[in-house]
Amino acid sequence: MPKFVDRVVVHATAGAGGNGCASVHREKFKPLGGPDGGNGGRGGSVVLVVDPGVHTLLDFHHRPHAAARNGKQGQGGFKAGANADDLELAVPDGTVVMASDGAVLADLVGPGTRFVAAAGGRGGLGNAALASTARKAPGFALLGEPGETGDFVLELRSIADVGLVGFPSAGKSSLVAALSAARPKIADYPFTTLVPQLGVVTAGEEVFTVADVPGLIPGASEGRGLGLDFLRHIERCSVLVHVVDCATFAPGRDPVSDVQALEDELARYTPALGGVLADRPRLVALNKIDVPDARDLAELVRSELAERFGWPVFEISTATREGLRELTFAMAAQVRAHRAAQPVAEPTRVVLRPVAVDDAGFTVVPDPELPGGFIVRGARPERWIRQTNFDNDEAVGYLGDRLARLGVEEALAEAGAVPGCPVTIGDVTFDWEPSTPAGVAVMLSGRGTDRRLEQSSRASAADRLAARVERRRTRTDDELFGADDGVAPEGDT
Ligand SMILES: Nc1nc2c(ncn2[C@@H]2O[C@H](COP(=O)(O)OP(=O)(O)OP(=O)(O)O)[C@@H](O)[C@H]2O)c(=O)[nH]1
Ligand SMILES: [Mg+2]
Repeated sequence: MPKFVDRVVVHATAGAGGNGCASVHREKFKPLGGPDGGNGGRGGSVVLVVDPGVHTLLDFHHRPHAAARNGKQGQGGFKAGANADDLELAVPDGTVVMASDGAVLADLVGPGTRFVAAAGGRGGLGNAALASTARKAPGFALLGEPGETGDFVLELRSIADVGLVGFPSAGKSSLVAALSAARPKIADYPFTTLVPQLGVVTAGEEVFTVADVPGLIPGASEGRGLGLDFLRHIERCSVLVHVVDCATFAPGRDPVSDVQALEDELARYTPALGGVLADRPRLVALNKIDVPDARDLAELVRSELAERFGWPVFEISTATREGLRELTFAMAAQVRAHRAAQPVAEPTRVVLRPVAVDDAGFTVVPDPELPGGFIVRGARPERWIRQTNFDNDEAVGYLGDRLARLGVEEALAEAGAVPGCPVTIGDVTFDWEPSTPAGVAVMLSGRGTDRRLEQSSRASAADRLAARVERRRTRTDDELFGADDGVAPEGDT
């Protein structure tokens, strides 16, 4: 029998994007052919996909590391690098994805439901895509971004409509065997059932699943017996059925105190998916009434049980099948009522992890570790840092222009940054040299910035930018023509 694994930790690493290529088109008699470096391809993502053919998380137990491939680098001649395929990992229906701290990220229900665990990095732009009227022949390309990495806890919470709870040897597995085609192991020793089993039951029009879970004993919440962990498999159940052994004459056991003891344990279990088990409707099945003493006992306690808990009580024998029909139809009625109350589930859902709401913005805060320094935080500035090849001056200049356009320089000046102070973005710290007059203007005029001043300084920033690009282009062309194969200069790949 394959091992049943219902909780694993997965380390997901998405592929990095391929680097863009810096290259110049070369053709006989056409020495200045223009930039033709292609973009890098996208890195593969690690995606969890619900596969109805998979029933345990066993594969992850053996192979907890999942890494998708990197995107290919761009090439000369406008050749874009190939995107890498996503790495799809098949998970059972009902898998719950959690962060390492236990926060639920996604509940994967329904075949085909997908969850992007780690997104692949974007490919870097090649110099062809970076060319503009102001920058006709960029001598640099952008780097591909690293893929996301993350550790996730996967837990299987079986999808069953009815959950059976009861002491060991109460006859839970026998009940599933009597109602469905499932053949769980049945024996007269406690804890025969070690892993949850599902059976499919048909009652008239209704088809539903019943989960047979391991037996529960008092103290399970403190780890006695098999503990409470497997209760995650009845978390989703719409109905719980107490299976009570009326033929046991063990000291201290009787149907009323058995049900109460198990209710005390259920109350100590906190479902990760929210809610409490106490809010599920319940039925009570008094089992083994084929044994004469058991039948007498069942008759004796049925009204007390009904009075004390208020749940419908059934007397059954899984051995002779007595009372099974009534119990099955009562289960079906509860399942039908629950289903009618549910919103219609969409067949295939894509679950996205929550992302930062404001992708466009950024913040500037004083650096707690570097006195006089500042930290710029924001999805875009941090991405731009990752895309920059710091060995290439032109690439660094391009980064500066992007940051200035976003308003990072103004914001730094407003926050009190002075030239030469350390500024950290992502994993890079540099000395701040305000490059746009706008940044300087804000510093000179203090907080109350004059709009006209700002506008005129924008215009002059554009002039300066053009001049700088001009200067760089001459140098770059030399550099590029020095390269013999038209592929990116050293350090740019
Ligand atoms: N006489 C009689 N014996 C029964 C009946 N139902 C189950 N049994 C017996 O009770 C014993 C335990 O049955 P299981 O179905 O394995 O009990 P369980 O609740 O699944 O037990 P665990 O998996 O250990 O928690 C077996 O020896 C069964 O044959 C019944 O209706 N009448
Ligand atoms: Mg069992």
